[in-house]
Amino acid sequence: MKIHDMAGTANAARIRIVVTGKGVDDQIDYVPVDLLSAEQKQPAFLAMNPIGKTPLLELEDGLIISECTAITEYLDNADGNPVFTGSSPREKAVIHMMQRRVEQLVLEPVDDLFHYGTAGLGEALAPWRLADWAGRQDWAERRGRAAVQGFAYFESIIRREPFLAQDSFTMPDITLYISLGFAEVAGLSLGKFPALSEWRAKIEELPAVANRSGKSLPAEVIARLPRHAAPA
Ligand SMILES: N[C@@H](CCC(=O)N[C@@H](CS)C(=O)NCC(=O)O)C(=O)O
Repeated sequence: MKIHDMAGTANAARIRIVVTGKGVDDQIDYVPVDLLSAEQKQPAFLAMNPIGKTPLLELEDGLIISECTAITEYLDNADGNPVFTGSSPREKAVIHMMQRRVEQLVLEPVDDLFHYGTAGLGEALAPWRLADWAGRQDWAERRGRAAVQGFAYFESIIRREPFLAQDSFTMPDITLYISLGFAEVAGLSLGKFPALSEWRAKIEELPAVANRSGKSLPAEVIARLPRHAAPA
């Protein structure tokens, strides 16, 4: 199988954690996508994913799967023993529900703050980020405040539960974990959320998280990043 992504980015990490958690690192060939030059917005990439975002999973038969949730579903169920996406209808429903909450309450607002309120991934992506919109900065800041409200919601859960959806580490936990790192990069602090900060440090030590590949951006990508910008 192939995975098209940029190592060190938030959504790449979502899948690399699953790959390591499922013990299939040796079955994957990584194909680097140069997000900084907007390779993901060019016709060859759009033919694989019209949304123009990474990561993508390419199967041996040529099927290309986009969206981290769909890729996670595939990798988790391929061996008939899902650990990240649930087994029973009840487990699957709660995991799906919490997944959407993490995306809408934290990941998407953070993504907006990063791409619209900071230098993001640089000039080449400006045409896709409403560079000429006067309300851009104000909106980005509102999205940042929305993400902080999202932190408060998840702080309240993590104070009483070890994980978001089950008594084990599942897909929404992966998404929340990477979102917290992304939030920091976008300039948000977890200072007022001690349970979340502690939880994040504990998740960091789980083998699937600690041993994943591509924990940071390649050096040549870091060298090309705009000042004050970091991974998406
Ligand atoms: N909903 C998508 C989000 C993917 C996404 O935002 N990927 C980022 C990398 S972290 C990307 O490709 N950004 C490039 C861009 O926005 O042009 C998923 O779950 O796969």
